[in-house]
Amino acid sequence: MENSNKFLFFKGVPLLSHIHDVEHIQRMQDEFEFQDEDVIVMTYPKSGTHWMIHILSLIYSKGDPTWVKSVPYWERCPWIEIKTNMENVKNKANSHLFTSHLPAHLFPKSYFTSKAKILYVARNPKDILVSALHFRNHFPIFPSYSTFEHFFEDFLQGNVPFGSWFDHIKGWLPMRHSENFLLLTYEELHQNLKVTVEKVCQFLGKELSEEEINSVMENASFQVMKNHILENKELVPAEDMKSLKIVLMRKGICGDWKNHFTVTQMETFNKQYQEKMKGMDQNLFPWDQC
Ligand code: PPS
Repeated sequence: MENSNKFLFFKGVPLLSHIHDVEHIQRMQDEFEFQDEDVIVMTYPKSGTHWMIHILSLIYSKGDPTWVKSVPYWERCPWIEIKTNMENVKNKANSHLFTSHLPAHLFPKSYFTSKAKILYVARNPKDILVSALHFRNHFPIFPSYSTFEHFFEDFLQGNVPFGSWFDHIKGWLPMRHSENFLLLTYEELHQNLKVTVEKVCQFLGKELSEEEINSVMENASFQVMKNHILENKELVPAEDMKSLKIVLMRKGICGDWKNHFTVTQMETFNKQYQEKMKGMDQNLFPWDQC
């Protein structure tokens, strides 16, 4: 593993030493009490987290973009595993939206007996790998990689923040039969944003008019969202602007892995996928189409 000093390990899962704090995560796991009206955007990193945060925020503001334009996403939907994000929450009685990348076995236990709702967004892991490599190499808090091959190996072995994609998805998927868990994919957001937004509204019990739904869609489009995040200097520290512009809203497409993987890497990846996802319903995800 390159740059292993940038990791800390919690119950065997690599996290980032710069932003994560083991004591905080343990405390959250044991003591954080979800309320029934809470909603959590849950993803493995680079699966469309910010896209879903944006959509969720817009649904809560009935399509009005004022909130997403003026308040940073980490304040609207704080990351449960980031202590500073959660310290903000303490001062706000009406905070009910959260984000997390935590694997199921590290998540606050209270979720599993509460009515709080999870929106889980999954994405083709080959596209996640490509997106993650670009992201990592622009921020010093992440391990950086000199070659695609090294990152490819570390990704497949789970030597990356939040561990193996395969473990993450297999840990959360059993929840999909529960009524407080909605499984979505980045690809379905691409294929039919309107249907997916309506599905999320129904899951959350939110009734939006046709006009409000249209506004959610318009404001969650790649270009408009990019402007919301990046044109407001209050939302992003100046020194991060250039990097974020390049990587947070990088390409926003399905199937970019085809521009990066060699044929051998594709075969290696497919073989591991078949082995590690054995027994899972192969129709759950549309990866074959992209
Ligand atoms: S993070 O850092 O883990 O929270 O990153 P995350 O937000 O999960 O994923 C970033 C990728 O999501 C793409 N993205 C979008 N695609 C399409 N439409 C919209 N509106 C959108 N918003 C974010 C973003 O471009 C990253 O993917 P790549 O493949 O790198 O472009």
